[in-house]
Amino acid sequence: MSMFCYQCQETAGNKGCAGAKGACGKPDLVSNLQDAAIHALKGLAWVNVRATQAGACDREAAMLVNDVLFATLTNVNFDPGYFADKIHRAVALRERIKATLGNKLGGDLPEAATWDGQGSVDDLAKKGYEAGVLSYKDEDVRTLRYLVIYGLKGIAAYVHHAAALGYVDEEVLLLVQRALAATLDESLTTDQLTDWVFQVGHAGVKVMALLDKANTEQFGHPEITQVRLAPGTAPGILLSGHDLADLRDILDQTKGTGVDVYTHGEMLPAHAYPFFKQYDNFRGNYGSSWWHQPEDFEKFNGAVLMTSNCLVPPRDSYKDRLFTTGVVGFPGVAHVADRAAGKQKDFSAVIARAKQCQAPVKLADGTLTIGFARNQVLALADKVIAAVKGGAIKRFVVMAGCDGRHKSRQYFTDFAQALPQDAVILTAGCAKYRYNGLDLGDIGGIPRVLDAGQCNDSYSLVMIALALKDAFGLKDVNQLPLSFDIAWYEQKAALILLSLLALGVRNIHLGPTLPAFVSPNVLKILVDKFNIQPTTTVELDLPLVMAGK
Ligand code: SF4
Ligand code: SF3
Repeated sequence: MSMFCYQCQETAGNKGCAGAKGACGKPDLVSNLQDAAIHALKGLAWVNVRATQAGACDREAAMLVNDVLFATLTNVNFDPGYFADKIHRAVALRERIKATLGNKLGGDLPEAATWDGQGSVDDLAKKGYEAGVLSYKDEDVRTLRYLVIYGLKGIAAYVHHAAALGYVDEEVLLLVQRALAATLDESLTTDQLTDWVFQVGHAGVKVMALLDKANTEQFGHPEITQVRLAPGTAPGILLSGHDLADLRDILDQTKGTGVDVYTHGEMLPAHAYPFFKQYDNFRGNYGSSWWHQPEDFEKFNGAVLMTSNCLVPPRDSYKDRLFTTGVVGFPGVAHVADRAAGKQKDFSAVIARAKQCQAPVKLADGTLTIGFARNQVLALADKVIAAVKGGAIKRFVVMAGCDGRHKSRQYFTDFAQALPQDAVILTAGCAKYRYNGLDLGDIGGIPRVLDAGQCNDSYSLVMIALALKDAFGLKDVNQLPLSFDIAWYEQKAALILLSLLALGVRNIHLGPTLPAFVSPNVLKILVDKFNIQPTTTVELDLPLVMAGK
């Protein structure tokens, strides 16, 4: 069997992963089943949009579309059984809705809404390959449809985390289904598809705002916090991914057990929320960004829980102390089931496993300073504005997004180091691990690296920019001394990029490569309209970024 996937920055040759396995370790079977699942979700979304128009939205279907989309995001779920099961569920729900709607369903059903989803796992995979990326012959149409689909995967991730805390925006949930269903519409013009791309970008801002509201209402506003890097002597649980509801439950259940809880990768920002400070066993951060996990998890010695991306196919040396939860999955890795309504997830198996383990090996000493989300930065607004007006701060450079394993990402570390002393880095997402360990100093007490949090906390950076725009009496964020030098890897970063474009942000430098899924014609539109540019070299980009070009 072959496969084709080009959704992330590490796609083979910056063209596409084909053959038996992707660069992320995703086998052809899983890749094709993911494509088959998306095909089934399109059909389900199409039918549920009609049901919604008839006043009979199926809520379970809406959540299934959302969560399975999230499962197809890079490094989330590698389990063929998961996708085969969800294809069957999607088809069953679709038929349930059809039966409820009766003749209100109307005619002209697309094939995705009639496919029976039957046959062996190999049959399903074959269907996925046929319905996948290469089924679109026109390169520009393919680009626009996949910009919509990849943006939706990013939205789905944030919808999922907000929903875990009890926050759902029905309009966003519907938009996900409408936009996915729209990718089935062969009659859409390039302009109409482009409009969908921007609608997805706008919904990205909305869903990041919702997740921000969920996190801050539940756990308080992030505040400046020093996070310990040296481990303690007790056995531990290492939590990775983005889900703060899972962290809340696990901290609650480990109280008084003698097990410490640590963060890895994108979970680091959790230490800045006041709510989590009540837990004495919430010990610190361990290791670095996602792609370091084989070494980090091996040395951690304890139990490890993946709450979302990025999961690297595990080594045998720690596979038996690794757990997944939520939409994350890997064959042969224990999975913690979802929480029942109104209850916590049951993490007793993770805690029991941790108790059998040794304490972590020390990887680092000292602390990291985090917690510069919107509320904290705006509390320092007077100081920041005075520093800009007095000339001590010449420019803010947003260096947010993802980290990755390619050597070319050294560019971002070098860029951060080469920035002049009067430039401040605003960061969010796991890209920060490229420069949060560097000693870049401060400007009059304002650190030169302000870490707002997870990738979704890019929303905080947008809020900070809008507040500064108002404080300086400007009409447009593009007039601020603010530049963007962004690192992307997976589809949440693609969504954040679409959100920035939807907000009219220009002159974004994007690297380490431009997405393989953007065709030359669509790229030209992005360049003409937004002056989006690929990162080149530090020497060439630095003057442009400092000049806001
Ligand atoms: Fe390749 Fe990325 Fe797709 Fe994995 S997610 S198969 S690395 S393009
Ligand atoms: Fe990182 Fe995977 Fe994207 Fe949330 S953990 S930013 S890459």
